[in-house]
Amino acid sequence: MTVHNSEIADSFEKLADLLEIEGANQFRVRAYRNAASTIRGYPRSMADLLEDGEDLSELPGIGNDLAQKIGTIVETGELPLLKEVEERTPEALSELMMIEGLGARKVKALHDALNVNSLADLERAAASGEIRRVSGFGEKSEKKILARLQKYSGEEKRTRLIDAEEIGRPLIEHLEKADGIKDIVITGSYRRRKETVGDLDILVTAKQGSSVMDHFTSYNEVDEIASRGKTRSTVFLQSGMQVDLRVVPQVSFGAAQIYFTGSKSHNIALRKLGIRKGFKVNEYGVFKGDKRVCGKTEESVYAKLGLAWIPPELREDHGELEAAKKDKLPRLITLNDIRGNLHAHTSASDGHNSLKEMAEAARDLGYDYLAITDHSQRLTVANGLDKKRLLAQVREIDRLNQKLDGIVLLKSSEVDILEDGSLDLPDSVLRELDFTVCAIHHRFGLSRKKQTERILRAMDNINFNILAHPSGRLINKRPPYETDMEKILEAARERGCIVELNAQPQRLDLTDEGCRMARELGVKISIATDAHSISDMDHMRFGVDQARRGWLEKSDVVNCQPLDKLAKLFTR
Ligand code: DGT
Ligand code: CA
Ligand code: CA
Repeated sequence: MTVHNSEIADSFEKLADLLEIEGANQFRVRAYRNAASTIRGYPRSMADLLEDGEDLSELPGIGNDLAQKIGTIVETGELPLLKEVEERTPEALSELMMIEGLGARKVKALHDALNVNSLADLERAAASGEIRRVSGFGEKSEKKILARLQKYSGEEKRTRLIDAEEIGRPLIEHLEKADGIKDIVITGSYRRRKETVGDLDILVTAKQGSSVMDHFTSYNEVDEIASRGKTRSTVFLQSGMQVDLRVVPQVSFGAAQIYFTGSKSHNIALRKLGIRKGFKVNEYGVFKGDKRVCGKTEESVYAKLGLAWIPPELREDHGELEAAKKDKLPRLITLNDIRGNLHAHTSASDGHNSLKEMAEAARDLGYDYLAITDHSQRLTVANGLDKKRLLAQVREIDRLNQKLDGIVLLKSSEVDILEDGSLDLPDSVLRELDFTVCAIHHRFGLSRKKQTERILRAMDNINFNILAHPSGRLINKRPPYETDMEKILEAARERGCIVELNAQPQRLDLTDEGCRMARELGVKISIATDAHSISDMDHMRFGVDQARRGWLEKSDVVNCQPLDKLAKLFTR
């Protein structure tokens, strides 16, 4: 069996969680988290790299020790150190950190005081009123835990888009080798570029359905065949992912693509529109009585219904049919429109590459500019820069810009927003920068009102330019902190602040919904990778996907602007 990058990353993340709960050295915890993020986002699989005899310790953030551990996981599917730690500290404790307001420290406190070892234990302890008696907790936090637990248990387990890609790509390569196969496309939420997917829906056209099914079910990662037919089958892969495969004739390919791309509510709206126009719409085509009037291409189906072709990212029944009818669909932003990246770290703080390496990588991507936004000093675990180090970096960037061709480095900082809403660096230093990226990295548990006020107060500072990862959520890992996002976006517009759409695949923050709200309120967005290494810069495409789901056009996004226009947006 092949070990995927996402599985290796998951092991390291779990190890980091458990070590953190045990109170291990924060730098050690951070090292495992960094490694997880490098591995998850890496464009090639660790298994392939090892097979090619590459030295993993040359990857960003991976030393000899971690390289060896990766090798062990690839070889055996297991990480002995994780097993060892799990013997001391129950594995389920890391899941407790998913509950809002429960960090490592609080999980440990509950474990020590009440022997809470699982979500079920936690629920029992909260329901029986035991939690309020543990020091550091009260009646209010106990209630919150209960409410959040109920919400959490209702959430199905979904796979992050980047992990789904890693699972889907080799499967498509396998299917391409099937006899008689013509078209292959992954439809469903994957094609709509949703941040997480429930399962993969693959649609193919082929002469002979049954030989395609043989080929599909014999894929070496198939764990269980749930159902098998001539035109549809469902399997579970070893990763746990469900895959549905449908085979349709080519005359139906467009209609089937629409149907299986969804969303369900988009399909229902289309079908209703069809009925009003006297058509029956289904996965085989558009029918007038028994006669198929079209179905071969998506365009033909939409056109028959009086609609312009609708990009998959918009197919959520959020007004796209109305817009398509009036030919008023947004001209969605594309990756090609991006002219620079406004959030990146170097080895001066917690990144893995030098200024020069980052600059050259950005230039190779065709960018005009790259902003260096190493952390401010508050983030000691990330080796944050104090005033002196930051000013030295500013001078170094000035010198480097003299020498660099075809790319401009912008001087910036990812400045912490402190609990009282002040910024982590004095105004005299902030003024030396081209602009600032400001973010919350601690005190996630404040009330909605206090957290919102904290951000508003920070934005009052004239040196505040971009609000980074505005909700703080990590997909499948940490819920957003509580804020009034509408109020924050309104305040940003009033003050001339920009809001970030962080493109890290585990953040994608703003959400698609947040992007729509921002656009309606007239707030400008920066799509930025928050790159900690050269290869992280490729994650821009996930940010663009999310922006497209949020109806954003080129003109909504500040880093689609040339440098001279961009600079003006930083003057408040
Ligand atoms: P997921 O897998 O939860 O991330 O979301 P989807 O959108 O991929 O949903 P899935 O896999 O259940 O079904 C794929 C597509 O098939 C869905 O987007 C629309 C279509 N579909 C599924 N069930 C129905 C249905 O009952 N009615 C209609 N009109 N379409 C459906
Ligand atoms: Ca699906
Ligand atoms: Ca499905």
